[in-house]
Amino acid sequence: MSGALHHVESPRDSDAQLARLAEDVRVGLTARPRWLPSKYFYDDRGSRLFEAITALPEYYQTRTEERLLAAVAGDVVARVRPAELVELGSGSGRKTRLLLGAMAAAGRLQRCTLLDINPHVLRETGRELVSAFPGLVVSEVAGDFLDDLASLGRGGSRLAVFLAGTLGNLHPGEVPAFLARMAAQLESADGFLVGLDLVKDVARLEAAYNDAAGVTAEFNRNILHVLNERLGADFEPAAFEHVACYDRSSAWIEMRLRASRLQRVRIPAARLDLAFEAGDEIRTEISCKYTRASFAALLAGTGLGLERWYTDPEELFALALLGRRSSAGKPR
Ligand code: SAH
Ligand code: AVI
Repeated sequence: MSGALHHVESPRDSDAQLARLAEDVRVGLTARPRWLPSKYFYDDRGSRLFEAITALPEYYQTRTEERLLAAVAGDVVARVRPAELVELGSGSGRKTRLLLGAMAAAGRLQRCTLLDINPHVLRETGRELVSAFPGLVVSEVAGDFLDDLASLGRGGSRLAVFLAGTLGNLHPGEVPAFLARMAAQLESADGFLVGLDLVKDVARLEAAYNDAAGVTAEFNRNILHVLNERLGADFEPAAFEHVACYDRSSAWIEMRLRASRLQRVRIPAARLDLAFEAGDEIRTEISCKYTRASFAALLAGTGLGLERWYTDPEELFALALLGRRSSAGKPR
């Protein structure tokens, strides 16, 4: 059987997406402190910039998770025995290939479902997977993992994965409800593998978001390019400085854009006319850092339990295998 790109679904049309963006921007930029949802980083340029971040010497997360995944994928597959891989925020799909390879080696691989907010990256990754894994049926959902999990359909022989530490980009207050919604897409023997960046030395954390080459700064400012392109805004991205610092009390990295001088910005499609004074900031992302205990505390009442906790030798990053089977059981 040859591979088939089976199904591409977009839960919202482009008008609805634009209306949602305009509303999110209106809400965020009229609030104090000002903020923007981090999902709007990821147009094609933003996705390319994220890929460039993954190769930076300071950004230990991607290579650490990839090595860890290579070491434990066989164990995860042996435990869950999946025929379908589901990935939230799949991006370039490099780690997807690694997991699909382990599933193919176990002789059970049939389907792969990808969900990402960037439809172009989604299609490109889908095409690559179809040609790399003959016989694989790939489904794509161009949507939002906070709103569109129901599009994944019913589980069963399913391994869902949410890698890169992207769960950390959700506010901890919204994580339990998100996990409960994910649990609803899984059957009792399915698994959910979540990548988590761990609490560590502050200098190391801050260096990962303040790289010497300035790629993260460009990624951060890209959100303003997105508002210019999609909403007709007239932000001058170069007039905003990149700020990233660790907030110990919340255990998260916070990225902000700081106006370097007085400026006025119009965002016609959001009906906004804004004044920024020098030093005014917009929060663009949080990236939560977890411990095993702080993550386990978020699982209560979600219908998911921690079955395995895998880490690299330096304990920089973790992969938490969650299941619906043994929420009362102790992880090893
Ligand atoms: N999994 C890849 C990419 C991680 S980057 C890796 O491990 O390298 C985060 C990915 O999540 C990007 O591909 C981005 O487009 C996607 N993303 C961000 N917010 C999203 C949202 N709310 N819903 C769906 N996808 C989202
Ligand atoms: C996708 N996500 C896990 C990245 C992170 O580290 O929070 C996004 C990122 N932001 C700045 N650098 C990378």
